Amino acid sequence: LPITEIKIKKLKMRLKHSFSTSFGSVKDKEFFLIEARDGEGNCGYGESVAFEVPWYTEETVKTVFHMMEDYLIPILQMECLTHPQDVSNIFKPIKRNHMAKAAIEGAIWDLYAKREGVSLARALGGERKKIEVGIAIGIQPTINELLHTIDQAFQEGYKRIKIKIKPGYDIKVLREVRWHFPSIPLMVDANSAYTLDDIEHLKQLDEFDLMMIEQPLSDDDIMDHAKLQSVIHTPVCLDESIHSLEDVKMAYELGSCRIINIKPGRVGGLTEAKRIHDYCKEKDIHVWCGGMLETGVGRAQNIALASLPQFTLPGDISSSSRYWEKDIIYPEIVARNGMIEVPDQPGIGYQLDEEKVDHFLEWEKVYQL
Ligand code: OSB
Ligand code: MG
Repeated sequence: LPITEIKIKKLKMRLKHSFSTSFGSVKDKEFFLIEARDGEGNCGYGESVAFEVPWYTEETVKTVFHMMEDYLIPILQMECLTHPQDVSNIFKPIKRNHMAKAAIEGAIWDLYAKREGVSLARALGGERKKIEVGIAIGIQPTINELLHTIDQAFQEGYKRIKIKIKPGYDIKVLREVRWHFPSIPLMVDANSAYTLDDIEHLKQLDEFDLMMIEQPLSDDDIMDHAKLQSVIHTPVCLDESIHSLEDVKMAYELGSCRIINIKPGRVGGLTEAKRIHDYCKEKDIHVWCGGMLETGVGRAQNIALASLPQFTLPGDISSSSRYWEKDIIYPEIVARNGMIEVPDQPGIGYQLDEEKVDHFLEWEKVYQL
């Protein structure tokens, strides 16, 4: 795989609405767009998903740049690649820093698929032509705003609604939501806001017929999640706790969850995401694709991943217009009736809108390989 150049573009884009979780709010998305070129006119795109503050995982926008420039790109300059699956192996000597690795690996996967003339979905082993998608709704200032947002999302056809919860914004809120929407497919995400001391409290979630509760406990507590899952009926889904296939195996052996949220950025890239997918398929663990408030590039990668067969639950992959006034790709991503078509053009299957990229560009840096 003859990669001749890596370009890092630093972009900053304002979200339509700030997005609030139990750990904090995001209003401006700072991220890197990664371009990988082959000198024959092909260009692959990747997107980094780390936030400015290390509250979701330990990585930040700055650590991602540090890792890419000082360690990961120098490795690419030294090693030869034959397939994008090699990338995670050559990056192994560098510990963790999964979002930095995934950003570069994503660009290389896209470049590879374009060179092969196949869609990224196909290159990864995807089979679906359309995927089912849901929407994630952040913590809202008032119940009325939450109800209104849910109603809108449901009207738009999203296949399931996920609402963020935290202590003090959970049971009462869910009672209201279920009162107004008794039968919508509903789930909650706590982003690690609870501990095992809350076990009696969390048992009350069982009355709301939730598809799952995502990451109720600490990101590094697979053990406590097993204790919780053994006493609640609502399926537990792990997000922040899962960094690799090894974590999934441990969670499965311990009974820590029944569902896995896969995000390429959190697990170090599409190759690891696919390994997790394959294991979950073998063990019949249901998976879905999470989101990190990505722009179209990151979302396009998620769409390709979610076309794999074990992605049996709707992912957090909404329309471009959900978060962005203008996305940096065209056509923009559109969910119709809660479905997104998986592109069959080479690579991610969307074009970069260079004018928009330039509009949001803060700086760029080029590395020859
Ligand atoms: O926990 O899944 C999460 C956004 C930022 C950080 C963490 C999470 C989220 C979301 C948003 O839930 C999902 C999306 O991108 O639409
Ligand atoms: Mg989550």
